[in-house]
Amino acid sequence: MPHHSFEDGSGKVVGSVWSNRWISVALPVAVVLAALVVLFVVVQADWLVISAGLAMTALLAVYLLTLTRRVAADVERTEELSRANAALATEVAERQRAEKALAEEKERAEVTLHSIGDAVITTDAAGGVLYLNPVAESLTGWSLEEARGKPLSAVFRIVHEGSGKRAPDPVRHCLKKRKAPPMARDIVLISRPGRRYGIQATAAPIRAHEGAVLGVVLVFNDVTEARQLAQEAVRQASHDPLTDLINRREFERRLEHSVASAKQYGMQHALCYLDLDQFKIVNDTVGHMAGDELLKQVTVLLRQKVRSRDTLARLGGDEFGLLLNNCPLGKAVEIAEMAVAEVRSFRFVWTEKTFQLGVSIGLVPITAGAEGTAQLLAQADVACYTAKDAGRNRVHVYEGEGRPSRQHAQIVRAAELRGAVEEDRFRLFYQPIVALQDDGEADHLELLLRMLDDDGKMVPPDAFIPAAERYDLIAAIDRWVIRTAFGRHRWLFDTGSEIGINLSGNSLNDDSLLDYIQELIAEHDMPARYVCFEITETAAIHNLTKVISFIAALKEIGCRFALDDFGSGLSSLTYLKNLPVDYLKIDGSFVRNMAEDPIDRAMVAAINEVGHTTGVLTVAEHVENETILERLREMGVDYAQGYVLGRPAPIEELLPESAGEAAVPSGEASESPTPAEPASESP
Ligand SMILES: Nc1nc2c(ncn2[C@@H]2O[C@H](COP(=O)(O)OP(=O)(O)OP(=O)(O)O)[C@@H](O)[C@H]2O)c(=O)[nH]1
Ligand SMILES: [Mg+2]
Repeated sequence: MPHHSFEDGSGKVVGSVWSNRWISVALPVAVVLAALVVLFVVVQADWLVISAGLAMTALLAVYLLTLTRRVAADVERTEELSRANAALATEVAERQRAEKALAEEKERAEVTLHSIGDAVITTDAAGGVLYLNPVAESLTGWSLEEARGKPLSAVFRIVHEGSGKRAPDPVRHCLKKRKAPPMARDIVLISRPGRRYGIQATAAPIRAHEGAVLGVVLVFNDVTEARQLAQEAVRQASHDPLTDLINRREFERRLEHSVASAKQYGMQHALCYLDLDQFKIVNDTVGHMAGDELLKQVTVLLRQKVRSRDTLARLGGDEFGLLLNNCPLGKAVEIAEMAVAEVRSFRFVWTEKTFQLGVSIGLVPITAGAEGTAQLLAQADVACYTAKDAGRNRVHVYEGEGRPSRQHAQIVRAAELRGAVEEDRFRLFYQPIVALQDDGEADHLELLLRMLDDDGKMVPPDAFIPAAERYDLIAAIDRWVIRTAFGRHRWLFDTGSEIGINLSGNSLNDDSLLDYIQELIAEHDMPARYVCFEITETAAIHNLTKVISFIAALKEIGCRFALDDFGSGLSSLTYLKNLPVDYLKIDGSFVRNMAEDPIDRAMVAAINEVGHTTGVLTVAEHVENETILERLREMGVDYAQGYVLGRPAPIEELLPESAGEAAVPSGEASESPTPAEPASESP
């Protein structure tokens, strides 16, 4: 039988109804047929009764038919209601399902917002705060309860990092323009208690289906650390970590700007190259840490003295660069000289030791004609070396290409030196050192170096030693002197005189020199007792620890040592206690004028006294006349050296007549020197 069934939303059958069409037709027909059968078979009535019965039956049938139809209509309505009911049940179920899904979705979103690392704030369409997640609470310093309903600008206070000016409110922009605003990179959030966070933020409008803006969602995160790291990286690339000054690279970049402005607008600037004088003494006597501290203190000192528009940089080691912007040469010289005076009057104190400093400054004007940064820096560097050469603690202005300057002469000289090394154009001279007291001490002599120029003319040491030092040829020249003296002039050491040989500071830095000397002494069977190495006071103090062990090692085999130019350095007399030398050579600058100058005389007397107290013999250099000689003798100075006693002369003059050429095998002359120290000698 066909039937309809109804189900609820979950598919359960809730009811079914027979088809009323069958009932409405079959029921009356069945009633009429049943009546006829009753009349014929059961009652056997006559036609009239039959007719009346038929009529009644027909009426009954019609009534039944009507009744049946009504029932059928009712059934149909019930059927319809059931269907509607079922549809309603389905809809309710569906809505419940959707609501549940929505609640779940909301829960998920809230959990997500709660747990993400980004800070989130949402606002309504008027910019009032609706929601803050915990990260936003922590960054802004506002709790959700306190912040809710407040204007965003009260909770989310942002400024530009550099200027500190208030940054535009992203939410207001979003609401006005209905799109996400471009966010600046340098935004800083100031929290309720006043903490500053570098943040990165984005904002986007929240829209309804129909497009109306319902509010704004603002997402931001704390990038303070990342930003600091990035800023630190930028800083490190351009700054010196010790002094916090800009470094060479950044200095060159700024110099480039200055050169450009000089060319473009005809502006005048100046470049200074500063190198501290004898900075190494501090490192060597009180340590590298003290040296670092000194560099920092000098930085502070110089910083105070330069104008705000000038640039001070650390170019490396003890070298500083100073760019004087918009500064004519005269003014630049004035500033540089002031810097020299300032450094000079400064005292560096470290563990009860006090150091006086000096600085040498090379200065180059930057004009429209400047070639470029590299050229300017090289010129300033050369000028700085010229200042050093001229006695340190001074300013030297670069003299330009046109005029031959000392530095150019030095560069030329260095080229000549290399040639002299290759062509064996060095000669050994000697100068006597005469015993002044009648105590049986024998005379000595000092070996001095000379160079022959291309034309065979003699070049005095002052003219090539600075260049040899500057261009690292001096240690090689020193070795040549030792090798030649011990080899070609081995005979000298058998004359009974002690022979003085100068060693430069660079040589003392050379760790292999000791072995070299020891090997030569063994090779030539040298009477070490007659070998006296002369080391300048400054060189000794520059390498104090090394020099002490160097001296000790050579003294062990019999060599002697003299401390040269004593009194000329900045060092204190206490160093003398540490240096196991045999002779103190009193610097010629005190001796030369001691006849007239009572202070010089007092200095010579004091040094002589100190020498004798420490068990060291004294030698006066640069003794030029008899008066001085007499004074020295009276003072008790042990030896004297100078023009009045003998000018430097070729070593061959000392050869005994008979020995002649035989003692100087010419084959050894081809040994090339490898360089030196200003051969200390009397004028
Ligand atoms: N403490 C310290 N010393 C440094 C640093 N950098 C370089 N130096 C040292 O600084 C010295 C600089 O050398 P120079 O300028 O040639 O030596 P100086 O003794 O100043 O001699 P002059 O400049 O010729 O007067 C060297 O001995 C370096 O080892 C540093 O960062 N800290
Ligand atoms: Mg220096």
